[in-house]
Amino acid sequence: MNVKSRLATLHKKVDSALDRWLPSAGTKPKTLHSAMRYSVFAGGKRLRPAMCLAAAEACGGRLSAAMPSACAIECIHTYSLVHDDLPCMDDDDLRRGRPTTHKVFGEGVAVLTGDALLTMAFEILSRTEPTERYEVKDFLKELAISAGSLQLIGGQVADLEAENQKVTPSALEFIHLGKTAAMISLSLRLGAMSANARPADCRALAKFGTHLGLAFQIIDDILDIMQTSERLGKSAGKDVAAGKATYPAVFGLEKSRSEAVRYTKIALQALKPLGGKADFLRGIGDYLLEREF
Ligand code: GRG
Repeated sequence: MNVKSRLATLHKKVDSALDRWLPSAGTKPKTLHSAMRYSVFAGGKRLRPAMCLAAAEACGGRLSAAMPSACAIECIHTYSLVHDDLPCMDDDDLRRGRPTTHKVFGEGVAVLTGDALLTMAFEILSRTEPTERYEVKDFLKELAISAGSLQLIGGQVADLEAENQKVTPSALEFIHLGKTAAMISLSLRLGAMSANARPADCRALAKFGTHLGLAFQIIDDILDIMQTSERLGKSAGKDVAAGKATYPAVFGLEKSRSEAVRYTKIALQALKPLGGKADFLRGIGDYLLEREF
C-alpha cells in the first residue's frame, strides 16, 4: 500500500471540506476570516484528520461520516499552533513554511483567530451524525476533554512551566501526553465513533493513538535538532535555545530514537484486534517513524 499517496488523497478531501466549513475571506470581519483561512490553509500535513478518517475506515465506516470530526480536530490543532506561536508563548515567526499568523495579522487578531477556530471546531462537530452507540454529545464531550485543561491546554501549561527547568522522564511524558498524544488519540477515537465502532475497538485505537502520539513527538524533537528550518517549515533548533523539555534533552538523541521505536511498536501492537482492516493505520505508524519533516 502506498501510504503517502493515500495520505495525499485524504489531505485533499479534508481541505475541500474545511473550505466549505470556513466562512469565506470576504465575510465580515474580513481580517478575522482571512486570518482563519491563512492559518488553516498554510500547508499543514493534515495527519490528525487523516488518522481520523483512516480509523473510521478501519471500523467499517464512511469517510463522509467522519469528516466533521476530522475537520473539527484540524481546527483545534490549528488554533493551538496559532496561540503557541504568539510572543507570550513560543514566540515564533515561521510556521508551516510561512510567517506566523500574528506576524501577518497582528497579535490581537491572532489571539482571536485561535479563539474563533476553537469555537468553530465545536460548531462543526455538532453537525456530526449520531450513530447507534454514540450521541452527538458523546463526540463533543470527547473533544472538550482532549482539548481542555486536563490534556491539550494542561500539557501546554506544564510545558511553559518546564522551560529551563530540570525535568524528570515522567514530567516529560505528562507534557507530551497532553500537548501531542491527546489530540492524536482523539482523532482515532472520533473516527471510530463515527463508524459506530465497538467500545473495545475504540479503546484499541485510543491506545494506538496515544503511543503513536508520543513517538510522533519524539521524532518532532529529534527533527528540531537535525533538520533545517526550510525543510521543517518552522524555526529549527528552537527547543534547545529556549531550554524546552524535550526527549533529546532528557535522554540524548540515541535513546530518544529507540524510545520512538518502542512507542511505535506498542502502538502497532494495539491494532491487533482490528486485523487487516487497520493496515493503512499500520502504514501511517511506520511512515511517521521515518518522516523527515
Ligand atoms: C496553545 C493550548 C495550546 C497548545 C499548544 C500545538 C502546541 C500546543 C504546541 C506547538 C508545539 C508542539 C511541539 C506541539 C506538539 C504537537 C506537534 C508536534 C505539533 C505539530 O504538528 P504537525 O507536525 O503540524 O502535525 P502541521 O503543521 O503539519 O499540522
